[in-house]
Amino acid sequence: MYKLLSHNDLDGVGCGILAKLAFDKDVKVRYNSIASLNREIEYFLENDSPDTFLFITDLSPNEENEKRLTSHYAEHENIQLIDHHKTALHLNEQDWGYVLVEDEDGKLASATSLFYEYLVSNKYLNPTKAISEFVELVRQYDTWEWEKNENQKAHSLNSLFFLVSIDEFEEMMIERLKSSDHFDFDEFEKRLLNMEEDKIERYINRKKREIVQAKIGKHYVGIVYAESYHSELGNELGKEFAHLDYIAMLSLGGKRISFRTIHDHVDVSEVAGTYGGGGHQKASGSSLTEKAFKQFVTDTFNLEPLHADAKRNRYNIKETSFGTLYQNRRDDLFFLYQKNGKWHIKQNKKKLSDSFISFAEGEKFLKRNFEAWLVKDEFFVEYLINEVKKKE
Ligand SMILES: [Mn+2]
Repeated sequence: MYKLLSHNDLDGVGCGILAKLAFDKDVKVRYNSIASLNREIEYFLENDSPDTFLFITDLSPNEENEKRLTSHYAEHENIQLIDHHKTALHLNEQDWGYVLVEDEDGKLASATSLFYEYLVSNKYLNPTKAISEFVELVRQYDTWEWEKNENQKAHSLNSLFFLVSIDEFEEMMIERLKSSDHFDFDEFEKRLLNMEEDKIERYINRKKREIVQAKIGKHYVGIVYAESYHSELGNELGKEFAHLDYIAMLSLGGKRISFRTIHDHVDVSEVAGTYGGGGHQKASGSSLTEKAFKQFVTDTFNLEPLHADAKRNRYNIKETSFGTLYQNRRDDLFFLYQKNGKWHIKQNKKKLSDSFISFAEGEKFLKRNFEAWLVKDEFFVEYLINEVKKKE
C-alpha cells in the first residue's frame, strides 16, 4: 500500500492525480492545508501499517515530525518527500527528502512536475503526451510562469479546480488523462471558464478599491477582506501596491488570515508564525487570533482605502527625470523628479530633505508615508499650466 499526503491546492492535487494514475487503488490520498499536515503525519505514524509507503508532496513537516519521520525511515525505509519550496531545502539532508526549487537550466519546479519525474523514472507511471501537458500546466500555474508566458490555459486549469470539488476534479482529470491524446478543455468548460475569468477580474478590481494600508510591526501591509481567489488576489494587489511588504487577506467567517508577498525581502511564513500559523516564504496563513484581530481588523477599521495609480497616462508617467505628479487624500501634491543623479520630492512645491538613489525608492517613500497615488494626465497638465502662469 501507498499513502500520499499532499497540499490541497492545484499543485498538491496534481500529485494526487498522478499517484492514482500510477498506483490506482493501492494508494490512499489525503489533501491537507499547510496547518493540517503535521496532524496527518502523526496519525500515519501511529495508526497506519508500517509497511505502507508514505509520500509527502508540496508540503513539509515541522521539526518534531521531521525527527519522527527520520526514525521511522531508519527502520522501514519507506518514506519519500518531494517538494519545491525554498523553506523546505533543509530536508535534502534527510535520506527521505528531495527538494528542488529549480533545475540546472533555471527552470522552476513544482511538486507535480517533480513527482511526475520521480514516478516515471521509477517506472511506476508511463509518460504520455496528455499527462506531460497537464503536468506542465500545473507547473506553470504554481510557479506563476504562466503569467510571464501569458499561458491562459494554465490559469484556466486552476479556475476549473476551484469551480468543482477536489473529488470531482480528480475524477475528471484522471478520466481525461487516461483517455485523451492531448490535454484540453471541452467546449462547455471553455465557455464556463471564460465567464469565471471575467468574474475573477471583477472581484479583484473591487478588492483593489477596498484595500487599506497599515504599519504592523516592521512591515507596511495591505489589508483586505476576501474569502476567495487568494493566489490571484494576493499577486494582483502585491503588484498594484508594490510598496507594501505583504498583503493580508482576512476571511472573517473562517477566522483565517492568508498572507502573500511578491517580494524576496519579506518572509510571510515568519509573519504567520507570530500568530501561530505557518507556510512558505511567499504564501502563508494563520488563524485570526485575538491579537491578529486587533491589529488587522479593529485598528484598521476606520482607515480609508488606498487609491490605485492612474492608468493609461501619456504624460504623467513614472521614471521620467522631468518629474511625476502624485496626490494624497489631503490633496497634498508631490512632485518626484531627478536632479544631479538623485531623485527628490517636492511636497506642495516645498522640497523635502530626503533624497533617493532611484525613482522606485522615491515612490516607495511617497506611498508608504503619504499613501499617495499617480494622478491622471488632466490633473498633471493643469498643474504644469499653473506653474508656467506663476513664472510669467
Ligand atoms: Mn506547489
